[in-house]
Amino acid sequence: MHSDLLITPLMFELRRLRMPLVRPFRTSFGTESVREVMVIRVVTDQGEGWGESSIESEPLYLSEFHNAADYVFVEHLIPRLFAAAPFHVHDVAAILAPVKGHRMAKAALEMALLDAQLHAEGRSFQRYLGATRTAVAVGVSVGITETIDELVHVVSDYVAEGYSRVKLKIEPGFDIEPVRRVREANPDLMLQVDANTAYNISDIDHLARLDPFNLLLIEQPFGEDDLVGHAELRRRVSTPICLDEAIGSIDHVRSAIALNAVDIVNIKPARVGGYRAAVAIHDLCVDAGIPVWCGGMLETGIGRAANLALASLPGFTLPGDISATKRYWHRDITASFDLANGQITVPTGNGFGVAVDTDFVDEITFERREVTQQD
Ligand code: OSB
Ligand code: MG
Repeated sequence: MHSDLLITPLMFELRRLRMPLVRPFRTSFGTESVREVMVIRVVTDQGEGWGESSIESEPLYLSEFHNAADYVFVEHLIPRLFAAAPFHVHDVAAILAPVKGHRMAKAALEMALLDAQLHAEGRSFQRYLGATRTAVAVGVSVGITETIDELVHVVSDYVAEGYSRVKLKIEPGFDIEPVRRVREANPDLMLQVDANTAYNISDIDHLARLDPFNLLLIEQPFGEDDLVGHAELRRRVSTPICLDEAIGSIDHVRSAIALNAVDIVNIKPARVGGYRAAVAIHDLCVDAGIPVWCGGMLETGIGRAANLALASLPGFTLPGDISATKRYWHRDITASFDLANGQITVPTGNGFGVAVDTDFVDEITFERREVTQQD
């Protein structure tokens, strides 16, 4: 997966886009109807690349948010890349490591540079990863609804579209009954739930009431720092425990395994600081016998393309949150991805394999900033 290509970035263009979601997405931490997305175009001596940051506009999922990221990109991360040039893209994480945290921002920069590298080399991200599956099974993440009837309806529409795995967002007051009703209507569906940290250790008996519904997993019920709490929950419920927010690095995975706090890992490249870190976590989990799946952050076609290639690695044995384009956007900034037999085809073009519709990107950009070397 290494490359000998040395690369010198000349300019980073940071854009913030406003994209209306097809339907509002409600989680335990908020409701989103119009998503603000940050994309990065890098111009290098080897050509251009595009990356997507999964950072949200408010610090409600994790601590990173757009206005802070903007500052970190300009004042801390991008200057380090200029100072280190020329470099190998596989060293980007090491170059940025002195800056603590800000993993999603680092991931976006690595992504744009990797796309540039792969275009220069004439190879696809999937080939770079050494992955071979031509299509991957995918699921859909369903937000909290006003009523349970509405939820049952929404789920049955997705099942009719061909999704074979559904994830329900839950929170206190919207958990046992919604799951019971969706399970009754779909006895054989692969079903899982995601709490986005909405519970704590005093809720263990309550969460045990999910055990009869044969869920694939419960994702991140407790706080992002509470590995010990998840270990206690894991001893007292039969539903497998999956971690999302708690996993920011491979060290967190090692700690979670050592504490018996995890059965399954949700891998989001952005959350762990990039695709190379994501692959390292995948490899560790394969060795440890921990199934992984690729999480999603309501990506545009750029992030979706990259996630499809990642999810085609052999350890991704559970369907990811990588749904068809029309589940998210009326119009995307790349060509759309469609569902066929519950699967999406992995892109094989150079780089991430998607062409960005720059005219449309211009139309929906509400903030744009260029960063060049200042000397
Ligand atoms: O917790 O997995 C999550 C979206 C934004 C932030 C956090 C999460 C999500 C999702 C969406 O569940 C999954 C998708 O992109 O389809
Ligand atoms: Mg999650």
